[in-house]
Amino acid sequence: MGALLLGASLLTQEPTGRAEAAPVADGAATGPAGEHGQLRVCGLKLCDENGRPVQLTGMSSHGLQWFDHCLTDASLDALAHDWDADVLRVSTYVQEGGYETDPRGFTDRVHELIGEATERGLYVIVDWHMLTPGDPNHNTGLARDFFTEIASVHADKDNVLYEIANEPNGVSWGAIKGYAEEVVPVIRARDPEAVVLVGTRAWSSLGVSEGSDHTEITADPVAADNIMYVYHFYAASHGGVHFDAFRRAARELPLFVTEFGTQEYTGDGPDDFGSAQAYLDFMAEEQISWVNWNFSDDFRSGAAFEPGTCHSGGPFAGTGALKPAGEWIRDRIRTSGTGA
Ligand code: IDC
Repeated sequence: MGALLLGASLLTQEPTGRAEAAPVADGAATGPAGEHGQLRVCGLKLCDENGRPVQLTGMSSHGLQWFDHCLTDASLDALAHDWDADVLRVSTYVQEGGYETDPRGFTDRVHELIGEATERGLYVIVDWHMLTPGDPNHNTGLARDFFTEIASVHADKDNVLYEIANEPNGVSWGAIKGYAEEVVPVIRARDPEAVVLVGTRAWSSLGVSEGSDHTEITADPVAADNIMYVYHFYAASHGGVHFDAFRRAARELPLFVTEFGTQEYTGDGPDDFGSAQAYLDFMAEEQISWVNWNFSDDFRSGAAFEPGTCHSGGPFAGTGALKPAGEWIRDRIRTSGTGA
């Protein structure tokens, strides 16, 4: 399907000059999204359209500016049908050669990937991958433009979740909350039912990596409903103190792990499958949804595929092209989430 056409043909210029777009009605008919429909936050859990708690498990793309060629018909078929994933996270970097260099191009590609995920019955997390600089307010204008268009075009779909700030860092919780209270209404005005995911202080560590914890959030939550707070961990770096803090937070906040790795926080180095499994066991008990970093053939140990896999067109199904972390996570995804 033509994302360029989709992006361009539906855009009309309002007198204000702001680009608005008409919704496209084509929800997922099959797969996890077809079965579970529109999600919403129910207490501390994520529930499906029938009000039953649901755990989604799946993969994050790497940055679209670097590894878009790993997101093909064949690789997405494998993710949906061989890995049995529930969710694809579309990692839309803002800086580092990402969105800010070509807003139209990246937005069109996100439209297209939402379509690809929908065709396969997957949920899709639209990840506004701010990282450097770490203050999400640096990019508020761009975030408004991006989410205005994405939420307008996909409002009628029930499989889209919005992640408004990947990893705030070096910035207070108050600043993150302020940003969220600007951007959540932009989405809600167009797609009122969608779940919105809010990154937390210190690289989405709930504040822990900068000496705080989740109580700064419970004391001053984002003034919006139907949101979840984001936690990220890299198992070889974030056992112990981080894991304990995450478990405490899970008793008080709705959480969604939109990124984790089995390695160090660089996304590289040796795997610590023991630490990662402890997290996964806890998240299974609590039905906390998770997404692994990452579905690419980057050379680092955290990328699922061996270098060169994407350029040679696979194989994406089976285990032949997987690094150890890839083989481990494929197994875990196949045996967890909505299909478990
Ligand atoms: C890393 C990538 C690496 C890239 C770098 C650029 O693996 O190839 O050069 O980003 O910023 C995160 C971030 C995620 C990181 C990942 C691993 O959200 O962008 O990817 N990580 O370092 N948080 C903790 C770890």
